Amino acid sequence: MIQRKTVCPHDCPDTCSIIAKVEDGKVVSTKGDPTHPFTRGALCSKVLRYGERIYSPDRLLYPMRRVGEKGEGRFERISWEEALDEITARLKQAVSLHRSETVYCFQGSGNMGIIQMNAHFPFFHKLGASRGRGNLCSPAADIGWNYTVGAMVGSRPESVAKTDLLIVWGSNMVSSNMHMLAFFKEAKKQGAQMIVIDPYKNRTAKQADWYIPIRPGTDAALALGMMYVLVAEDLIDPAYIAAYTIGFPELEQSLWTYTPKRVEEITGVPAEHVQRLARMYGQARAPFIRVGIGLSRSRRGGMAIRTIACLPGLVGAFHKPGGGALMFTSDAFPINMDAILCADLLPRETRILDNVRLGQNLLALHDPPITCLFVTGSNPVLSCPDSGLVRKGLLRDDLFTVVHEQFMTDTVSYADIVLPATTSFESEDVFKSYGHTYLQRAEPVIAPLGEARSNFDFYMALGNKMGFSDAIFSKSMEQVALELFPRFQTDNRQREAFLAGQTMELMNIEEVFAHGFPTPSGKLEFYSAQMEKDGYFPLPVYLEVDEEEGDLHLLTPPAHFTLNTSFGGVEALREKERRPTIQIHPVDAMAQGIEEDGWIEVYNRRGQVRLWARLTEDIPPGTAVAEGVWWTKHTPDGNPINLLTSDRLTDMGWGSTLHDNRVSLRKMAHDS
Ligand SMILES: Nc1nc2c(c(=O)[nH]1)N[C@H]1C(S)=C(S)[C@@H](COP(=O)(O)OP(=O)(O)OC[C@H]3O[C@@H](n4cnc5c(=O)[nH]c(N)nc54)[C@H](O)[C@@H]3O)O[C@H]1N2
Ligand SMILES: Nc1nc2c(c(=O)[nH]1)N[C@H]1C(S)=C(S)[C@@H](COP(=O)(O)OP(=O)(O)OC[C@H]3O[C@@H](n4cnc5c(=O)[nH]c(N)nc54)[C@H](O)[C@@H]3O)O[C@H]1N2
Ligand code: SF4
Ligand SMILES: [Mo]
Repeated sequence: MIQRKTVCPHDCPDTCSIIAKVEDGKVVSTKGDPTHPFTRGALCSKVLRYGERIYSPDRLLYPMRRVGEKGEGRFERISWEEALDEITARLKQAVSLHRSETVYCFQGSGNMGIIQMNAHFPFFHKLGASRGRGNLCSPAADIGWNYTVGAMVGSRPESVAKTDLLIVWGSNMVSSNMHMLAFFKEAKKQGAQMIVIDPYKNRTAKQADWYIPIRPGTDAALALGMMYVLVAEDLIDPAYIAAYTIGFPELEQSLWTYTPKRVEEITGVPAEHVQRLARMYGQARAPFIRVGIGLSRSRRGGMAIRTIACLPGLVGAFHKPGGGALMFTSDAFPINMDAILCADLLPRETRILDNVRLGQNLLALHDPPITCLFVTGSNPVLSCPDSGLVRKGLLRDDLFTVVHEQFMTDTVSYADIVLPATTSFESEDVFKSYGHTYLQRAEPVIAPLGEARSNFDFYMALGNKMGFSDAIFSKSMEQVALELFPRFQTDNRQREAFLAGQTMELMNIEEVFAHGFPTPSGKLEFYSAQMEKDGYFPLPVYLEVDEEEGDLHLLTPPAHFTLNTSFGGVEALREKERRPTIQIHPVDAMAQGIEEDGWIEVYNRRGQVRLWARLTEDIPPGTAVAEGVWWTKHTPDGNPINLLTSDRLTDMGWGSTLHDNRVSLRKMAHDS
């Protein structure tokens, strides 16, 4: 038996270092790496028995060609050579008939390794394919945060061990960021309090000292109400404001409308609670706000994040040990992304499409239409909003679809050619994190299963087949890994440590704020001239939006035992989540004659989905929560949750509005 180190590749801020035990070429167990400074030997329940995912019966092992109808999932085995020949022939034909922009690659976050996640870019750049902007996950949060703070960095996550007040704002950390919460436990022992602000009482809220329910989409108003009280009660730090921020006079003038009373009307948070929250924040020694991504997936998401990020500026929290705020740590990694993106291969400024609107892109584009679709690291039939449109688009007869996947997913069933992908345990990569500051390279732990190939190997082989002779198409992954970090080329010791897979920190995140903020003004920006240039209101603001029809506001946040759709092939985890469920308040259930838990229909103008209603007071009246995204073969009616969500975009960054939709409920027509 041997032990090998690797890194969890999933889209999770924790990016755990893993120790895998391998026997006869097979992974027999996985455990946390106790030497990792942030994850400290713990893995979540999803990855603790990762062998079940690697060796799942749903794994794809060979290339295949479709023989049935699209969506049916009937395929015949072919060789890699045949697959590559067919793909290149179809690509050349499509490009000569239309333009190169008829080709489009939909990428997801199935594998967060820097190389595998981006390995398709050189190929599609060289080809001149349509490009994408925005994504399903967090672009509104990225941009909103950057307007205030200047870069995707924040307080060091470990420093939460020294806070006296943690505010978890729109994040279910127990499920999606457990290692940071482990550091907070140390603060808790010293008497620190935890407040959770969330529309429903999620697992994290259940552990809070104070849970504050909020009406979805109204967070900016609550943050502005806190600012109103902080200013009115002189709980701000004028010296800090003068030295480290810009735009306070303008902000102060704009606050008068956010009285606690009005904030109560908007947010549903009682006026006295707005006051109490602001006082706790203003009086804390070092308050720390963990800003979740959840609240950014709405039409007001970017502005909400930008507004919350202003709070630490009023009390000087970013410069108090244990205080501040954190959204992402992504910019704590100085990386030469050109080494893998190869944007210089672009023949011209090619067409840009909104990734979130995959269905519309497939159905409504004409100049040229998309006729060749590639899918890498994603399961868009399930994870994209308005999945009815996505499915309709994928059914187009004149569309040639190539899906490179580890599993027999819903998206695979629409493919013309299916290609088997390695898991991260079978391939090489470099992992940064968006929730901590450590970098780690990993070599394969086991050989690829069946004929699986990594994204890098596939796209380089395809490039060679197309006759692309640019340097990237003959590089090794190790070469690319080193080019990502030019500093290692001159520092032998660091280079060896990196290649050996040691955990490394390349930037001291505290130093980023040592002399100010990485914004255009060098200060935390209450007033952002850049926002004004970009067409936004330059100050934090709460804006009204139109509501769709429907009785309840639907939230679709992550489930505890799965991660997006990536664990649908692991039966043991699926069983823990039991069945596709919608949590509703008993009052809303009663209004539709639903008296007890059971299957119901949830619908809006986009479609209808059968879900198990769980009646619970953890959900406030007027809101409904469906955690997790299920593979359709595990649902009672074959309808995925995202049939109900809209492909409208966020206010900033072309993101998804997955938590900003309305639905109605009805009892099942008859017991079936
Ligand atoms: N209703 C609802 N919808 C959501 C969300 C939600 O909370 N609720 N969350 C949204 C968010 S935040 C996100 S980030 C997206 C995620 O959406 P996606 O990016 O589509 O993520 P997954 O659905 O997990 O699908 C990732 C797929 O990539 C495959 N994969 C993994 N590693 C590799 C690899 O190395 N190579 C290849 N070729 N394939 C690989 C996995 O097997 C998996 O099927 O979903 C969004 N959609
Ligand atoms: N177990 C598990 N872990 C995961 C994932 C998973 O699917 N399962 N997904 C991974 C991915 S891709 C991501 S992006 C991260 C996401 O991790 P988080 O940052 O935690 O964000 P979400 O889980 O999307 O949303 C968390 C909370 O946001 C709340 N929320 C929704 N709308 C609003 C609002 O308007 N205001 C407020 N205050 N709160 C709101 C939801 O109710 C939910 O409780 O987690 C990652 N980790
Ligand atoms: S999913 Fe997150 S918590 Fe679980 S092992 Fe991976 S990085 Fe760690
Ligand atoms: Mo995500």
